[in-house]
Amino acid sequence: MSATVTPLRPQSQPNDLESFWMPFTNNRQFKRSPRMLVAAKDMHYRAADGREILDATSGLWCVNAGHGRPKIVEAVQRQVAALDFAPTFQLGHPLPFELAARLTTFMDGHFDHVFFTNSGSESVDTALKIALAYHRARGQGTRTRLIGRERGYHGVGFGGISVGGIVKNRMFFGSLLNGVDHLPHTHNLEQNAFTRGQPAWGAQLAGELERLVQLHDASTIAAVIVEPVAGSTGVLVPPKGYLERLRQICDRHGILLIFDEVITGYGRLGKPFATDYFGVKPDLITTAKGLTNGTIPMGAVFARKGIYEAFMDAPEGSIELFHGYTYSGHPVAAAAALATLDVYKEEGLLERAAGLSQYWEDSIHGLKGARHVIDLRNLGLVAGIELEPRPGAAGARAFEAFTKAFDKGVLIRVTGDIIALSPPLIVEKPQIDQMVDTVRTVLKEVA
Ligand code: PXG
Repeated sequence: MSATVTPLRPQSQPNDLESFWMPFTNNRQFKRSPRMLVAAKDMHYRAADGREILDATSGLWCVNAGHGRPKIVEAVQRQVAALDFAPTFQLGHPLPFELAARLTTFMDGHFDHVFFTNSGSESVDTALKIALAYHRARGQGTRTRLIGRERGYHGVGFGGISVGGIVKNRMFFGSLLNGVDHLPHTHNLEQNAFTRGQPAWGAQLAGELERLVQLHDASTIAAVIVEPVAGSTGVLVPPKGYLERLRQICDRHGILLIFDEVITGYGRLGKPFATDYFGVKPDLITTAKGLTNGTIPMGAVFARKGIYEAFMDAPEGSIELFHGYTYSGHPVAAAAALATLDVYKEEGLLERAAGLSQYWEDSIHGLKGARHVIDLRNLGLVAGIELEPRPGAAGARAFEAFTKAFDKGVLIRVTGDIIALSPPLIVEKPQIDQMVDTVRTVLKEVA
């Protein structure tokens, strides 16, 4: 790796590790033995001790074009110097308009408006609020229920954890939003272990939505939100026909379907979005992460034709949607996003995973029979490697694999006892080999 610039704080260890309350981290453990990253270029991080670490997780599923891409860096530098901030409440500046117009050219123009946020969590809250307000604007204000799915991850706002289905993300935080119900998750090792690509079994689980409609009545349900491929809970690939069936049931009952594409968006599956990959069109799409290649926080919610229009009957002079963030359409974030889209286009990155996915699949499934492995699953350039949990210590085995892989120069991501791999879309075959070989070696070593 040749990082082109010196980091702002090149020293290996800050004096005070205590004050930063770290997110989703065992703070005490980390602060006892920190893993510090100080620079990054293309497929690699540089650790504080000078080691190069191969990034098998695109940061946190966001750095899809690889790190430190000059075009994005330059766009951010220029924009921050030219116009650091300008409001988008009753004022405007050019970049978010240009960016929104550019984003609507994806997906054959099916989605004709874009609302900007600063994160995936905010995109989810925004989509849920748009869904509720949309029905109300159309005289169907009784549609207030939201339906998520077990094992869904939709960020950490109250909306997201309410429709999400991860116990630990919910149980400490009170009663959450009311009027939320959940579909069953689709993970089933008896039926689907070691499936390559989409499992054949499980489409009937979408039929549970019909049961929830019978229970609550369609007139009370606003929206269903799912990740097309669940990422954070360990790469759960949708069974064949499952998403299609959800779409049919939503159509039958006037329920909006929201795809949370915070992970699947911007090329992860070998098409620009999962909606392209699966050929199923939702009403709203939430994105973030890869939108700016992780450089500057930004999210975008796509609304299909007709949704924005439903709000435009508001009385003349009235704000149509009482929602937005100080930084919605932030100039520097928008500049980063425009440059990111340029890089994706110039290098064909939104389709690149398609050409590599067979090699990826074969490599990942080469881990069959490796110690502790009870399932392997893959789609596009994402994979889940599920380990047998250590009795009485869920997650401990995978966490040990994570620290050992880091020591061997590969950054992997673990969730529970599942290793999730999602390399930058610029990855080459030798790097895939290095990732898989390192995981194999590590699994031999962990208890
Ligand atoms: N929806 C989905 C599908 C996500 O994966 C969010 C919403 C929330 O995005 P923000 O930007 O608010 O974090 C996410 C985020 C992991 C991991 O290791 C995944 C996420 C975030 C952090 C870690 O799986 N996904």
